[in-house]
Amino acid sequence: MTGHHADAAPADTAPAVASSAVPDPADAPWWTRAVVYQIYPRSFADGDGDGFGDLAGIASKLDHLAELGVDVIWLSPIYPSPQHDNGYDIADYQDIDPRFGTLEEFDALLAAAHERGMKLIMDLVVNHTSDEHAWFLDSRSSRAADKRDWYIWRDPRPGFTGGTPGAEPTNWRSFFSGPAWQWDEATGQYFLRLFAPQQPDLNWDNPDVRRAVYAMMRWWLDRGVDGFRMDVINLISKGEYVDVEPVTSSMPLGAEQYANGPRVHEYLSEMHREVFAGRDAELMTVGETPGTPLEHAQLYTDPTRAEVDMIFQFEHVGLDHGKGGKWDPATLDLRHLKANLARWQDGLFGRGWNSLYLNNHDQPRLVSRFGDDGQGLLEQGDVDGAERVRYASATAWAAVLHLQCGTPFIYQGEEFGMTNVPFGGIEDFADVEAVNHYTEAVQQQGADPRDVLAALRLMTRDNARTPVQWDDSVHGGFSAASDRPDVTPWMPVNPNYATINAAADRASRRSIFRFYQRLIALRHTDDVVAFGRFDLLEPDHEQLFAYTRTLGDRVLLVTANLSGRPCPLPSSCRPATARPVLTNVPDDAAGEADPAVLQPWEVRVVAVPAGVPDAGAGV
Ligand code: TEU
Repeated sequence: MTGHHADAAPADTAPAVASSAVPDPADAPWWTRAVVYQIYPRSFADGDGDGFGDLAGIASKLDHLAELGVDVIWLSPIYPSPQHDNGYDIADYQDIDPRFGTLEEFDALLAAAHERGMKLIMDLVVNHTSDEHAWFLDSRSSRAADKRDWYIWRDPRPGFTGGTPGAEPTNWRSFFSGPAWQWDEATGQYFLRLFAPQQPDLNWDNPDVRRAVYAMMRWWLDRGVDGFRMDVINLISKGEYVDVEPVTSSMPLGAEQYANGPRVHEYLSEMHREVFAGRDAELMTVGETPGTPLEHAQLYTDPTRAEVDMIFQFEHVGLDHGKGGKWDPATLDLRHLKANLARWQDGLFGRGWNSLYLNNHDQPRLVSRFGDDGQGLLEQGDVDGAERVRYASATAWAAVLHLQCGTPFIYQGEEFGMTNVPFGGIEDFADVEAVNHYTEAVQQQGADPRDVLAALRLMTRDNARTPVQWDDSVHGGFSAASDRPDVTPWMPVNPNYATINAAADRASRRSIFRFYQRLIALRHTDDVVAFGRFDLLEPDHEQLFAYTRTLGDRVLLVTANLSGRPCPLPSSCRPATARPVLTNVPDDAAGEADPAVLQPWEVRVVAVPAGVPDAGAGV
């Protein structure tokens, strides 16, 4: 069978997509109006003062989340783990790592979230386990082990000695640099690990594996959990273990054999039947699906297919990757981003459902990456100017994201404009992906460390993993032991915590938090936001992101100047009559707004009377 190219149209094994009507607001699933907040527990809040985030810390911040207005909390993994990939290497699926707390503390946190009207979903990492998981310890104990076939073991390439370069069974590469196969001397075979060596891939073709995963999922749902975010769930079905030709792709070499693999839809349908059927009305599932084209997303999220409710696509967050991929960063062309987002809006409208995100624990901070975090102005001593531009660009991007059709995801600290981190040398980086890239590029390929570090500072996942900056006390108020200078957070807090923190933002006349509150409230109260058709305006404009949302005779017009230069508004974006709905221009400066020009990073949202051709025409 030929390899399954990651970007190819879906295999003919998947039934034709049954189109489904646009969700009827009257009976749409609850998550179509919901907003999700992602917590990366190790960096969110440290309740017991050991420098590591925990469940007690999360419990202490639930009122912050309830006040923001979010509906769902997504917890990145809190299970027992050796933490080689910060918990995405799970050693026991049915317990809590003592670093975070206990199962009893988890149950109390879940109840406290429910009491505030918030749901809680867990991070399900079942493409791979930790190499310390009991299943893998059995599997690697011998070729005749009961669970040998729960993982993916292969002999060395014929003619090669196991453990020597080139002896790997295929030429596939890992997401974290190096080969995707790990040599096991004891049993004389390689095992597949698409990520770190400590993250062996499970063999989903083995029904015993699937049964065990489904039983574990039901155990969490019976405990009251409200759903799952499913880590790299589109990688679980591997095609043939053969060498592949290098292709330009955002994915590692070999991904065409396993991204959206031959049986992935079969497995997700089976998972739905075995785990969610009969209770899915109350639950929410989101698949993380790197390397997934729109055609597969239509299959994953079509409600008539009962696979997952929505997925995270990756095309839009790859548009500032140069020819060399993520570590060859390029400048984003807004026209490409607008076209991509519009394509996904059109492609899933009435067929499936989008998640909406530009931040998470794997992405650099949005305001630094695509906005203006004010660092340049700060260096010139213009503190107020720096805050003004960080506020304006953070809120402009938030508005153009949240007012699309789909479920928005807010990442911890995004709601008050946390920024990238001024990392120094490689010793400042903690992420396995970053450290492995540096080792491979500099030490194995002879790249200039200064160039590699410059790219790492822009794109490393570490930018999103420093402690949340709650206030201007020691370590940004991250730790309950802020009066104990001997306690240092597992990762240093961003040095700008004294001025950029949740408390300072709330006290400011330019509060990003309050703007997010208004965006979330709009989604909760105005069905045009949740269900209206998206139509892009001015696709070729290089600084303006403008679109309409239309539901029946209701039209919302969003216009945002995503640049640091004034932006004259084209006539298509200047309806004769319009009712102001939202702007990021602070109330005390609203009188200065020029109807014909958007100031740098200014966003305006207006309701346009029905039938006004120039604003609802779309393109
Ligand atoms: O991420 C999978 C994934 O696609 C990311 O590794 C992404 O490709 C990369 O970070 C972009 O540079 C999930 C989790 O979100 C990530 O934190 C884990 O490291 C990974 O899976 C393995 O579990």
